[in-house]
Amino acid sequence: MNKTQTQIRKLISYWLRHKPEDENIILDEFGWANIKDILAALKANNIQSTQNDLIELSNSFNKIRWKIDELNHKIKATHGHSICILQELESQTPPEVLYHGTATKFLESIMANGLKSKQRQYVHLSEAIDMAKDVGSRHGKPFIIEINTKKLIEEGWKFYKTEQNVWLTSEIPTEYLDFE
Ligand code: HQG
Repeated sequence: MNKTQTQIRKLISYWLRHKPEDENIILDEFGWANIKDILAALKANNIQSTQNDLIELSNSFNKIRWKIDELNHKIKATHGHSICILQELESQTPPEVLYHGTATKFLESIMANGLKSKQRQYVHLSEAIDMAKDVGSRHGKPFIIEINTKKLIEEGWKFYKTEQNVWLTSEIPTEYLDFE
């Protein structure tokens, strides 16, 4: 069966974020992989591809998910990792309010335990309510939690802005979350 572009994207993101060892892909400490290893892994899955195809694929989705270093033939996931990688972005000051999109079924647990990163290295936040709503919809009926970033910065939280509006930070206790 021919894989769709979305399936190929998910496969590559899966290797870059979670399981590079599935296809003998080696990530450096910042999460960079050699594109030739990705192309070999695709080939092992009966998908013929080139570096330019990956660039096109990366640009064809509604959201940036990969960073591609064309010169050095490397690729990395910008967010979503469960593997622990070193952060090469400088921390930045975010807008005063960021949003986390979740599903209503998780609310009780989030109110009790705070915002956990679960399987991922970081908690993922958005600047735009619409994007947070999309993120939450992946899990069920969406619910938007507001986060007052000023208080968190004062308390020592670091915020990293990846491509396109995805902010990464550490787990957030419930007293900093606004469920209104
Ligand atoms: C929830 C995708 C119970 C949390 C997205 C979320 C994003 C809790 C779920 C990126 C909890 C984890 C990340 C607690 C948090 N009790 N549930 N204490 N704390 N949760 O997928 O943020 O499109 O790991 O609210 O768009 O949904 O693939 O995180 O609902 O940017 O590029 O546990 O992944 O990126 O789910 O998504 P996830 P997420 P891509």
